[in-house]
Amino acid sequence: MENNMFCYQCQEAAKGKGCTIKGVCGKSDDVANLQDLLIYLLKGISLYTTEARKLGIENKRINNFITESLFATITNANFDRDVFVEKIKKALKLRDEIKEEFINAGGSVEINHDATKWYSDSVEEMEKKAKEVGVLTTDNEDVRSLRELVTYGIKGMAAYAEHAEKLGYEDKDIYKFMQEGLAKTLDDSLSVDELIKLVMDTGKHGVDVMALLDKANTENYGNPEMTKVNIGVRNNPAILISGHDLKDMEELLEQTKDTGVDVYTHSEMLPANYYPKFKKYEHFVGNYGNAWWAQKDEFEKFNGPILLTTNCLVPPKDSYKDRLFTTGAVGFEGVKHIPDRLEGKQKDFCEIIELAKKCESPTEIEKGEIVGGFAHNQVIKLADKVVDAVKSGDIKRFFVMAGCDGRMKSRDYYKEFAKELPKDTVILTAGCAKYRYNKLDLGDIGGIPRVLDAGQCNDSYSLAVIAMKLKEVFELEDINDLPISYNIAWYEQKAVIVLLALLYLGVKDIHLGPTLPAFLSENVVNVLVDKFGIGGITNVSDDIKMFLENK
Ligand code: FSO
Ligand code: SF4
Repeated sequence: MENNMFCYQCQEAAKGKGCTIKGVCGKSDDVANLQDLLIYLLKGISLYTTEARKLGIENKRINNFITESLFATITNANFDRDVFVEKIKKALKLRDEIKEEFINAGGSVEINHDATKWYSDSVEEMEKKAKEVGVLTTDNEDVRSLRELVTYGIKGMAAYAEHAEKLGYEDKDIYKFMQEGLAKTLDDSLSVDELIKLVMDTGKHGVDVMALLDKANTENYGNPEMTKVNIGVRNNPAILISGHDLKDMEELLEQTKDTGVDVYTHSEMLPANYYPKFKKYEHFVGNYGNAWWAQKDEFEKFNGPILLTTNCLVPPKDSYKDRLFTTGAVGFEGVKHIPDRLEGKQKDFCEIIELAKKCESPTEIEKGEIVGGFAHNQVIKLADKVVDAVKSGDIKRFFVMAGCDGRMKSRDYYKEFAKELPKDTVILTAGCAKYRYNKLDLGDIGGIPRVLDAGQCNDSYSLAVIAMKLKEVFELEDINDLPISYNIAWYEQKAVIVLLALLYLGVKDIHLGPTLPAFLSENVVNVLVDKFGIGGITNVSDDIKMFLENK
């Protein structure tokens, strides 16, 4: 039987192989197919921009369009069919634009790929074409695996590049790489070795984009600092903000100031609490709830409006759909979308604020505080203490447990793993993976908390900076000689770019769970095992033993 769709880009791919009828994430088959067509056209545009760059042409509108379109196709970002139809139409227009620019500049290379030529303004034709250009059109399983590994890495890169761009930070070299990489996934002449090299280059640019976003975030909002974050509630009406976009966070805090409306973070927005510039707002109360997948229950209990600035959005329940708002790359049919900011202006969150005033205050679901804010600057300030603790043997080992959380029951593993780790170990984390253990009382070692949260998934960059610093302090040749083990949980494509970035930095023996990506073919897994010692997970006690013995 013919598949309705095929998608295997995230950890929830049906049966560990791929979603073929409807996405486990809730993505419909027609949205999945339209996303495939959009990606195909972005690759076609990239064939042109890559040649055009050689003639000195850099088209900012196209750079931004490719970046935000890739972002919209990330898992749990945009479920709205109309958005993808519009994006496909725009892609066709922009493709004409760059073709013209290229030819006018004297471009003579013949670009003969179907992705640069196919055209239709009929939605029916788009749907038909979409079924012919998906992932499975690459027959060779290993080539397909490497092409998709690169494509997903570039999607993750796009998300981070977009956040940086919103804060006024862009790096042309990152756009150049993203587009060259996309174009190369259409090139049938590339060998497997060349594709593996492209995977490594993706990792290199992953480091660059995370460094760029780190710079954008810290130069705008200060360096995250050790912070106690309230997880209880107050009695005022309030807005809950989720996702990763700090510019949206800034503007929401500014616009809610003195309105009597409080602001709370959810899931990946928690690290906003660690930034000096946000901490100064008295109506910024703290964090409400847990990782993205708990949102159905938590959004219902929150009672007030919720703003989703990026993934992960779960298809909403009717009970709160009318107080849910999306913005940026996120979208869902029937959910109000806050448009992009106009040049020199803020986004307009008025409607959300007015709605909040009419809503009840949040229902308390827990009380207390959690501690975070251990990005590179804060940890390096504590370096003496950390180094002493390692030298004295009080800290025997660090465990990087960054990445994502998800709804699969098997992710209880990470909670158990954190609980069972010896008391002389410290967990370094970033991303929503932390919610499996950040509310456990794991204690501290001489004042250093045993769970050090650097921030969002992109702040995994901070963990790499910390590792480099420790390598320097301990005068080691190789980052792998540090007492650090990597047990990473992944879910979507931002985790793919984080993983490729770590591989590029030379980190070996990373364990990835709860399952290995469906898009890695057996041969590609073997390459990753041989070259980098990548492995999966088994059970908590065997894995802890393995990590401690393999030091
Ligand atoms: Fe999580 Fe979702 Fe940040 Fe991802 S909220 S899963 S890797 O979007 O981006 O960590
Ligand atoms: Fe399935 Fe994940 Fe793709 Fe959604 S994003 S359709 S869950 S593989």
